[in-house]
Amino acid sequence: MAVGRKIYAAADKYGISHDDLVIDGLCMTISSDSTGALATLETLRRVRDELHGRTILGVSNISFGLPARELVNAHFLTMAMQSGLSCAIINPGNEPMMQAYRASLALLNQDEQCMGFIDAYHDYVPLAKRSAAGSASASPDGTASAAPAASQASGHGALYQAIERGMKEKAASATHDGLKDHSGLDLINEELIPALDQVGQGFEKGTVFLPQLLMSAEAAKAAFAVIKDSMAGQPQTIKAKVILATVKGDIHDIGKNIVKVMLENYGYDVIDLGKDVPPEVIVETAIREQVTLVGLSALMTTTVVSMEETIRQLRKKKPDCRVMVGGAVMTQEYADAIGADFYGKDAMASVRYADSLFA
Ligand code: B12
Repeated sequence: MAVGRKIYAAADKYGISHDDLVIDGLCMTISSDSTGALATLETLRRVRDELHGRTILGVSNISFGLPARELVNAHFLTMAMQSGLSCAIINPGNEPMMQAYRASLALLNQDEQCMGFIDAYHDYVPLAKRSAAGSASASPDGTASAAPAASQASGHGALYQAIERGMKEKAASATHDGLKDHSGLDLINEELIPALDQVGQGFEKGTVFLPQLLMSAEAAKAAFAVIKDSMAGQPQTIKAKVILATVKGDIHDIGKNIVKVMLENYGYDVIDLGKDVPPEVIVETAIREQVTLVGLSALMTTTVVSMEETIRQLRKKKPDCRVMVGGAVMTQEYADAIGADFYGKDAMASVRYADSLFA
């Protein structure tokens, strides 16, 4: 609201009419923030009631990452119009959107005697009366086909299934059980990582959606927290300090956190800079803390460039520092191409490389 007031004040100064301005309060997808729609609707109402202003929205953003997006978009458009939306960026070729739009105009008394609505739908055939033929592909609740295929036949255990299905508590309890006859590392390599890989493949194919990916990640984190506790070893002499970071632009940190625990267990003092870390922060820390081994993690093709930039800056400002890299997107070829000293396929590889330098 403060930004809106500022814009109107500036417009007044230049003699621009408020009617010529539209405020876009943005839609944040409800798949990553469940309060996104409520915040947008409140913004619309307040711009209308407090600023007497006009508003615009790219409506479909609200459903990013969900299946059956047009269902969510259409209902959201209705709610947004009721909350005062003046202009909508929508696809006029999308029938559910246009149905919602026309019905809302009629309901909000913006379609005199419902003439526009009648014009559009006088020959509308109700869904129930449409021929059953051709409807076989549509699942009535739209849920069954979206669930990730639980690979019962794959021989994976309860932990795998819990992560694949995004069940946090189940993942933690399955890990407790699994630790009775497996090592933590075996559970990571044989259950946790394969389950996340399976979910990732589903995401790529469009059979798993962002909220499910998030739930699986949460379940994996819960499992890893149990494994981490079980691994807490006796204090030992510190071999060296190592910096770890997931590079700028990348928020995937499950793998980096596993590498951290492994290195700590093998006697390294890990400075964990977290995720989405700019190259400058890594370089400054390496110089300040006199660290000679940095581990970088990247999970996306788009963030390998940040890794390359970090290595470039380290070479320039901290030339005695070695750099090991890893993460699902990495390969030996990529690592060579961006000038890394070492590529590690898994967390144990980071320990072996560090030991080759310091042990
Ligand atoms: C879980 C997950 C998420 C979680 C992350 C939660 C978290 N806190 O980490 C959430 C849901 C938040 C997420 C978000 C997104 N994700 Co995601 N995600 C995944 C998924 C399913 C698993 C990743 C994972 O944790 N694997 C398990 C860990 C243990 O494996 P790992 O990281 O590779 O680590 C091991 C080794 O590689 C190694 N290692 C790792 N780091 C290092 C470092 C060193 C130094 C060494 C030696 C070794 C090493 O050791 C580890 C243990 O063995 C992958 C799919 C996949 N198979 O990778 C997609 C995936 C990485 N995500 C993807 C995408 C596109 C996204 C989003 C952009 C989605 C979106 N539209 O919003 C956002 C990214 C936002 C951003 N800016 O980063 C794509 C990336 C595509 C690409 N090639 O660029 C993938 C591949 C899915 C896909 N197939 O499409 N994601």
